[in-house]
Amino acid sequence: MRIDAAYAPVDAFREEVIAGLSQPQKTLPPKYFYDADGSRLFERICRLREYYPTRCELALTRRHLGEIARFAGRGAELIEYGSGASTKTRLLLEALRPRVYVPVDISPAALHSAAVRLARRFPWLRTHGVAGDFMQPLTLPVFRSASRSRRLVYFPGSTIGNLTPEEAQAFLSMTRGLVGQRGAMLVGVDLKKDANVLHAAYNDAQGVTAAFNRNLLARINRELGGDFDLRRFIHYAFYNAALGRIEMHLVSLARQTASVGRHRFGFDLGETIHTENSCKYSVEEFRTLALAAGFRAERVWMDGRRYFALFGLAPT
Ligand code: AVJ
Repeated sequence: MRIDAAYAPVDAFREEVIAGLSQPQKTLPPKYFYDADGSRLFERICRLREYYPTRCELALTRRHLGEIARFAGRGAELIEYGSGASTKTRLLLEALRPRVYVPVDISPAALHSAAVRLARRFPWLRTHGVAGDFMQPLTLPVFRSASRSRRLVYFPGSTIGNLTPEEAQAFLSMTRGLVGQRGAMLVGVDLKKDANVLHAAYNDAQGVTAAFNRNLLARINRELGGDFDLRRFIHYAFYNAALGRIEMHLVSLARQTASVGRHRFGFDLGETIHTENSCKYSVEEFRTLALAAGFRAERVWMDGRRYFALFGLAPT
């Protein structure tokens, strides 16, 4: 198994942190949650009673696997964005038997451990990982064969919710270009629902989500020589109904400063760092968004409670 690096991650991390903390509303990009500690915390989030998306998506994937496989077709080039722990991917690999599997993930370590596990389970599978940010245009490996196989992009987990609808549309358009006229996309989308259910999912009783959020500051301290006082920032997550999204913030409990290398940032009491959006869609909203990007929602699979949807998108 081969892993290509798409760019230099450490410099990008430093630059994006400094740029984000320099804005009037301080922000940090959610993709940096996933260092080794953050990935472990995210795995714990996925097992929380309150956090329904992982279980819903897994259940609906199991339940509709035959139809999903029929939509996707066999022998494709399967490109997966943000591959992570890959329980759902194992189901899909078994059902689709892709010609080659191209996991794209920001973390080379996550790519590597997933690839080792998959190689043990699927000795026939050709894997070619790409370490990089799938939001940036990527150079994907080129696979030659007599009959060019179709490209299928798999984007599970409702990671697309991290993007604003405008960004999501641009991202879908880019993916539409990548897969071409014969390609397709499978994308997991978290649906709009009772705000109490949403609130609980991002404010779990054990505080795992809080630890996940605060780990971002711990990571800045570890990797970029930051001096954030972790006792003086708390987790805050709420459903912004007007914008249809969960917002996660870190709230400063005092008037204070924090440094990252030679950069110094001031915080007022109660000032926040916006660390994540998790956008929720209705089926119709997402259908419209996909259409604007050149994709028709050919299939929509949902769990029994309609909490989560997997869209089978085909070029218009
Ligand atoms: C991985 C982006 C889908 O938005 O629900 C979980 C990340 N943040 N709990 C989500 C997350 C807080 C998750 N995604």
